[in-house]
Amino acid sequence: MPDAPPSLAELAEEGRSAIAAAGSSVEIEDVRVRLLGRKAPLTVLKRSIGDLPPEERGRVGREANQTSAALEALLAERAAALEAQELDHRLAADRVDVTMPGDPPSPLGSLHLITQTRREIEDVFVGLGFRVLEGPEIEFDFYNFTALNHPPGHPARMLQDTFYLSPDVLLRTHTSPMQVRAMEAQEPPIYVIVPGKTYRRDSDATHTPMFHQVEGLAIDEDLTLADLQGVLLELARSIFGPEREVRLRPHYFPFTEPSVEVDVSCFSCGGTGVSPEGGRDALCKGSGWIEILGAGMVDPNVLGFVADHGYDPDRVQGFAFGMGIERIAMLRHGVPDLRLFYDNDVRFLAQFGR
Ligand code: 2NL
Repeated sequence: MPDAPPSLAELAEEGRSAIAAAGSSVEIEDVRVRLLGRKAPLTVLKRSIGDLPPEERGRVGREANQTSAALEALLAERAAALEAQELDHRLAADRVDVTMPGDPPSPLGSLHLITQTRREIEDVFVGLGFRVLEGPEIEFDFYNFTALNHPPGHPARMLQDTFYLSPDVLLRTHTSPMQVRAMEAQEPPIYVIVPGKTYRRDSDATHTPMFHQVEGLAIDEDLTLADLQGVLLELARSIFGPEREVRLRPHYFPFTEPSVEVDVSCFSCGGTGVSPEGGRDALCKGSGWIEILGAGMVDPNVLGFVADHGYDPDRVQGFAFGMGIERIAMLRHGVPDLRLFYDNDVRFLAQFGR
């Protein structure tokens, strides 16, 4: 004798546990088809109600409909809960972290050698108590030349050497004009350096129309050439090595008196002029010394232009110096041609990446 068909109560109980056991929205859909689909026992039972004795059809039909309605409600509730849970998981898994680096991470650049060298020079002077100032690249002829004791007719003022924007406005040829402005703004004592771009009408392997300078100015009571020499020795040893010496040679600059050119002992041959192989050292050309900058005691005429601001040439004096950053960087790193700095060839620039 075949098994008796399951009762409605059994079908309802089986349905409830199948719904509770479904673990995903895909599974709950399978359960729905199994419980209420065309081949589901409950559907089959409903279809056979017409075969029942007439007096039972009403009750069985009603109970069967109640059972399917109850299961449908449970299915909908469980499906909604599972879908919400799955959405939560998707949102957590797909979340974009906008603070993550791009993919692929972009290659890092590095500071230009001129920037690195400028910062190293600045660090030396900050360590000695100097302030770092910057100033305008477009200047008045007054600050660039007149107040710096360049008399009318001085060759540096000539059109062939200086970029003029109008008869009295130009691209600064050195950063000293900012030092004049600094003296106008601050009484002595003053200890400042001014790094920045400067412009001259020059173009060859050792000159570009734009180059970088660091100029320095110290005005106080009782400053002497010995103070200048001590400051320059500290610079030379910080930049070129602790063994270095400096040497001052007489020179001429319009804004200093006396003026000097400053040499550092050769860091290739150690100052002997003899290369490790025994011949004439190539860097210092056998002299044992390398010129690195120009300097001097500030000419009283320059202080005269700022005398109203507390710079009485009979009471205060000081020193000034100027160096080309490109020249310092070329010497230190053996760069053969100044123009390499501005060709923007990464094969050159990346060698100094750090
Ligand atoms: C060089 C030489 C020098 C100065 C710059 C200076 C500035 C003031 C007053 C006096 Cl405000 N002097 N600057 C002095 C001597 C030399 O530069 O060869 N530069 C590349």
